[in-house]
Amino acid sequence: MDWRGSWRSTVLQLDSDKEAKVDCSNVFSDVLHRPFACSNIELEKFASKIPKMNQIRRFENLTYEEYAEKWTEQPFVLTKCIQDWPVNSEWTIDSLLAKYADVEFRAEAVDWKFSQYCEYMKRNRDESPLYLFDRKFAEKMGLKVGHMEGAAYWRPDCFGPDLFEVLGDERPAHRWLIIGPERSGSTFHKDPNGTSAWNAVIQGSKYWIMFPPTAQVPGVYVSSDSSEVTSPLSIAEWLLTFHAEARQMPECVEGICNAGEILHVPSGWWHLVVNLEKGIALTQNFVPQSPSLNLVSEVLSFLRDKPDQVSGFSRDVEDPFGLFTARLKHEYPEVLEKALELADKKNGKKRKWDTAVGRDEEQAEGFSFSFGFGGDDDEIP
Ligand SMILES: O=C(O)CCC(=O)C(=O)O
Ligand SMILES: [Fe+2]
Repeated sequence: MDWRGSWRSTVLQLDSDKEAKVDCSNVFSDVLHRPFACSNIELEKFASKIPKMNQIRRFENLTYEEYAEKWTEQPFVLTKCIQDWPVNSEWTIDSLLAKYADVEFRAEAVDWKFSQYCEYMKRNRDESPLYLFDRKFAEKMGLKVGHMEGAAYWRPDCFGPDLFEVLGDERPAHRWLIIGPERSGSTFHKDPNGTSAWNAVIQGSKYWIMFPPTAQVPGVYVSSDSSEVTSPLSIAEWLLTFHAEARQMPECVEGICNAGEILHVPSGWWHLVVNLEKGIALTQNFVPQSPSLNLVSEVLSFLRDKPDQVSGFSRDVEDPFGLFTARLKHEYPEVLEKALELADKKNGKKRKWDTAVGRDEEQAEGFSFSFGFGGDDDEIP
């Protein structure tokens, strides 16, 4: 099936000269205008004039010691971290098209050949463009990932060891190739299972707006059992309605991540991301180790206390919390002991506070984005 410039023409297989051209010069309709305004949004207006106090921190690079001591719970951009990755100089949408035209990648609910997706990127007027988000890309493209000979890219040293590596092949989905046109991106969410992430831009540039875990993000409503997040359906709709208010909040952090740069998303942070131009990114979720072990305890509490919201594990893994604790006990017994102690301490504090303010257990849960359960390919982190 070829992409023909619009969903209607594609489904009906119409040639471009057969597309209905209706004279709308006398039509005045809010219902029709809103999606039109959203799909013609000027992103520059939202991504520019970032207040100085909101600006995300930028460094050339960090050592693991610096990261672990100070930065595991803060967003930042590194400008000189992924320069040695072969993909950083080799990949463009055109170079991928030349090599992988017939490879099918997952774009939300569909698997499309890369050639077809490129046609779609060039010619679509969607308010929320279909986003290529594929977690099997390394296998599909025959890439090596890691510090071995011939690798395409690897995990930057500054983020240190990833404690989910103790899970081996049983770890939840953790790396994605992300490709999309201008205006594509991700609406507000927290990353799965209490993990942190990095997101490296290979081509294009992304505008990020982020809030710490306990912030009330304007226009983003979380259900009392924390399993559902309701927000405007499209990024453009959120930007048009809530961006100005969000920017005024003291907790707001924003910035642009350009090609050749990598951004750190700390565990539990809310983020909305939009591509300012067509582009390619690689992302990976991980569990960092720091002296406080705070984020290890966050992941342990998430797996233990929100089993219905745990996502990305294969269906064969029936007890993610049990598996993670068993593996940690074997390989990092002290980390496990201290992180569990901390998880209990935080839990106890929360209970005391909830009793003091008269909230019941159900409402007292923290909030998080729900990704559903299971090993399906179409989950977006
Ligand atoms: O590049 C993006 O659209 C952001 C992706 C993201 O937030 C994620 O992978 O969790
Ligand atoms: Fe994310």
